[in-house]
Amino acid sequence: MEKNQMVSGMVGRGTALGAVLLSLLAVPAQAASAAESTPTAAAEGMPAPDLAGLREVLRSALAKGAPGAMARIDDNGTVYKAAEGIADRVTGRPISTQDRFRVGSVSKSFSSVVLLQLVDEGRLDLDTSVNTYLPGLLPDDRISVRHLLSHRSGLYDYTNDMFAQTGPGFESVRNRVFTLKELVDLSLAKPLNNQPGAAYSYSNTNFVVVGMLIEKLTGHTLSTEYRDRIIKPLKLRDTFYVHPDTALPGRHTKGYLTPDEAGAPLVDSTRQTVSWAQSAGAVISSTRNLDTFFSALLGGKLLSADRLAQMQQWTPVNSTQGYGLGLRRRDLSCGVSVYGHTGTVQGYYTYSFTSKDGKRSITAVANTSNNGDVLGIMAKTLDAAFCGKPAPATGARSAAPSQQHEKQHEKEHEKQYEDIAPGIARD
Ligand code: REY
Repeated sequence: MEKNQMVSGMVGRGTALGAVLLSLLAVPAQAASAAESTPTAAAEGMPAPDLAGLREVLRSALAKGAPGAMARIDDNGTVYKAAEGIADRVTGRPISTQDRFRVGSVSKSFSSVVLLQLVDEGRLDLDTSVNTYLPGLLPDDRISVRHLLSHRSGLYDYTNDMFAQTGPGFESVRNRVFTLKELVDLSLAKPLNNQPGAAYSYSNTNFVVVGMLIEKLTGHTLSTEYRDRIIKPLKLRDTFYVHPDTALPGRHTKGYLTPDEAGAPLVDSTRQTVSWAQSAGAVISSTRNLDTFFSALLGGKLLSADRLAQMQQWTPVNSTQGYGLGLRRRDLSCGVSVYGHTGTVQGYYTYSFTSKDGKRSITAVANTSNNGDVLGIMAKTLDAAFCGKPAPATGARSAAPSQQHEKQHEKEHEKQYEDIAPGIARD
């Protein structure tokens, strides 16, 4: 089957777009705090999202230094939005869930979908050596395509050195244009972290090689493949891959990088090529579009059932997280598991996750980065979205379970630092 036929056929049969249209009807025009009204369409078997809790999380991100923070929940046709703080420190414009932003490594899920569609079309095999498709590129023939997508290749993450010093590192690449091969060469200057397949070791290099595979096998640019396979079929009108342009198209929130030096002012990092990341992290999108993307993915509208199952074969990351193929699993405090990706690019932290059936999704964004407190706090938006309200702490009898809940949250928080590439959440 031709790729476009397959994708549009799958989308056509699904309900994702209908749900988005419905949601537009369901939501009052007022953006922030719109939602308490309609918890009736909640995804089956899940408590309604805790909107007051969600807003509280966003406000704590502001208290820890984010100029703005926002989240949108798409719950089986009902939309909930919350936004706190500002998008622009010069004009003071309030941040809005309609603002576009840089999604960072959520781009890895886009790249994985494109590559897995190529697998579905029989154009490559997950367990074949990468060097079969890109002869001589990697130093070890045992590195397979699956190793790349599950971060088990051992390929060193060149961004560790690039961003060892946050501000100077960023300025040194802000306007640079790299080829994908140049980025791989930066990685290959260092030995492998581990034997191919032996361990999970998050590395941007893996998804740079995925980008090379996409370009080699299709003969098209990444931009073309994202557009034809994901953006157009899902009608993601806020989603772009503009590399190496430095501007975000249309209405967007600015991004503010937190320097390493305590007390130093935030740096407006909005404009950059993101050439250092490309297929590992240069997509631009919106909360609404990312919710649609992950709902469609878990809802089976982008990949065959077989490939989607492969995407969810988990390599353990820690006791509450797994990494599939360009997809993260997080086990929340209430026992619910959610699926999606996190993203860090200078000035933006993103969490975008959906339920097992894709029916409830949240995308949460803070417009700062290099701030471990904000990163950890934003993870709690997932509990607010999927776990419902914590038990009320009234009277001696309920105090104990509530405290336990808090403790669990704290444990989750501590774990965030293991979640992204080594060195990224340094604070
Ligand atoms: C690199 C550094 C972020 C960001 C990165 N992001 O690898 C990929 C991801 C695409 O996993 C920067 N941190 C920050 C530093 C630390 O420079 N010294 O926090 O903006 O999303």
